Amino acid sequence: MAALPLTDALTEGRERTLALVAPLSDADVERQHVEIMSPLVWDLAHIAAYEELWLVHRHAGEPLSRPELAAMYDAFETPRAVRGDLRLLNRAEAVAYLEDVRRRVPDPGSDGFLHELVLRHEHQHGETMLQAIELARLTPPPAVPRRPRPAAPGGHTGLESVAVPAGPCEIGAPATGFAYDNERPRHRTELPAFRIGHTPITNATFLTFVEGGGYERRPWWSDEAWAWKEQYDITHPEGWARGPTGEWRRWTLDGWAPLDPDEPVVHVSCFEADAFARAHGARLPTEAEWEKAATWDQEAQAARRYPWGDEPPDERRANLDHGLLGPAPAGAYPAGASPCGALGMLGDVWEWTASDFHGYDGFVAHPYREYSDVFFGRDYKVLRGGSWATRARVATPTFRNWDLPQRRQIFAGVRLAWDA
Ligand code: AVJ
Ligand code: FE
Repeated sequence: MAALPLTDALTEGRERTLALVAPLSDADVERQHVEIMSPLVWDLAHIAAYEELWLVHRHAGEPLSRPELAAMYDAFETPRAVRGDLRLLNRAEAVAYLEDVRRRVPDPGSDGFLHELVLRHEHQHGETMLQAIELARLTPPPAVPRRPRPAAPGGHTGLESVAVPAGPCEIGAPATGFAYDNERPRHRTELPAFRIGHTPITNATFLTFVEGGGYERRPWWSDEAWAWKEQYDITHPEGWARGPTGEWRRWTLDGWAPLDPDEPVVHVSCFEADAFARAHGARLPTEAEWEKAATWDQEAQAARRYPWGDEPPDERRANLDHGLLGPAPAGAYPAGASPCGALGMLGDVWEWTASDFHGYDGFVAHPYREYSDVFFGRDYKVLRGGSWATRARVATPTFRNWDLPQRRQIFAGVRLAWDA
């Protein structure tokens, strides 16, 4: 499926944003359910405020319609923890603000960079909203188009690996086309040989860690991770619970479900991912290793645009775009294999890396410092690959996500790496 032209994509993106919250009550949309997430209604009005700032005000030169709202919906001036204490626009007002701004958006013209920025911003907030909905256990599930669930191919635990030979590769987005500032400049680097997980770690495999005392073995945890785990009494991934007869189940957007042994584990922190890796004599991949495994074509000596080639993602290659409202069984998309044979590099679950979030050499903030620059060197860990909740337009193998290592609201799992 080719990416939609910008104007249609903006319309489609808005339909999707509204579909995520459509089935929820006003109270659920307006309340702050957990401190680390915004009230959903903050995301809605923030999407409108961002669009008005970049397209109506800065791009078209028109005045802001509601200058008094700017600070409340600026992510920096108003951090998540306090967003529940404000007199935010209510749901109807936020939706009216979205509509009012969209009516005043100018045509993209020939460049379209800012329109693309605004569209991807809305897409990214859609994923944040899905995190909030799942974490707060809100029902009913989002009213989005669903896809058929692929069968489990079997034979994948996440502990199988594929080899990536030593040698050069290219990291980062090409100089032309849309990319976030933190993906540039593209640069060559040289990596020693390594192995990387054929697929992400499955629930069945992670369960053996949970039940085998993985959360109690001090040597597998870093000092920081151990302190966090002890303080919050973490004993299993977020959303897991035992049912009445002791069987494990998992909270999903469709309600409680038996823990699916074949799906990638999701809602683990970087701390847990790292401890799991150590327990298996492995480690998390660095960002460069991850990207090389996802894109580097050894024969062509060139980076592919996507793991499988040049064509944008489709349903045969990756689980993106909300279609399953959860991960697919590991290895379910053989057509999405990367050059080294790794499966599921895009979609399903984000993958924690061992890398801290920094600018590449020669980084230039664009178009604003608060997108990436202010997060560099502040204890954030990078995640790669997107999840089932990422829109295909955002999910590229050069995209860099980041969060604190203790966070578990992200649809994030584990892919292992080993020195060769
Ligand atoms: C790239 C997902 C870390 O949510 O903080 C949204 C994306 N930036 N609005 C975030 C973003 C501004 C960002 N992440
Ligand atoms: Fe934002």
